[in-house]
Amino acid sequence: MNRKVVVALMSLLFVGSANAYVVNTNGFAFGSSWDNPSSNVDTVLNSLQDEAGDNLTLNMISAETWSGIGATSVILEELAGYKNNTTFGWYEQGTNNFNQIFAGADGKGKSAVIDFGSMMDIGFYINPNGRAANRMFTESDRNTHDDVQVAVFKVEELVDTYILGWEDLDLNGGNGGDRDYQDMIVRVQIAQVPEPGTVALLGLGLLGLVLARRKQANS
Ligand SMILES: [Ca+2]
Ligand SMILES: [Ca+2]
Repeated sequence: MNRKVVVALMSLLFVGSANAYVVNTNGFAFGSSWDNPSSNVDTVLNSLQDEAGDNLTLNMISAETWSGIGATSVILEELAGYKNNTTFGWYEQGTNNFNQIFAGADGKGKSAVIDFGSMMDIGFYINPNGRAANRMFTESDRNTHDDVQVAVFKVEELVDTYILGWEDLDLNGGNGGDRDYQDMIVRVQIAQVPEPGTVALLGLGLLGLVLARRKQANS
């Protein structure tokens, strides 16, 4: 192995050990967890490392639905009494067609690749404590009291990648919630149809290669 390859491999190793999130909450007021005081999605993400890249910038945004052909999801953290029962999934916007991605028994580090079947507008949901009757949606107006039950962060350095931090108690029902938004934290990457331009360029490149080979063969 030459020296350049060794140096490249070593720098990869160092990149892998230096990963951290930089969280911009843009003024959103998180609470302090009832069962884990002074903890919320902001403090949890600041203490987590991500295998997908180093020093990732997370900007909190108000997205409620996404468009794509599929999604890759991974559970980053679950800090909740309901963590062994809460399920997570996706649905086509405007429908009750719910598709579970993670079962309650799934925990930190569990990942899944989902195919929507076609280009689709979708939202995500949780069933807190596994109870469909208490379902919460990324679309706030589908929640019982129109509350924002999920904090959505855009991962600026990664393509179509978001982190969803869920609050599993209805913020305006019963005793309200603690607003820690770390009860289930999931990273999702939305898969897109490759842009026609990219495919066309790839095709042109291949065509060029074929023509060059023919020319070479003929000469
Ligand atoms: Ca779980
Ligand atoms: Ca909570």
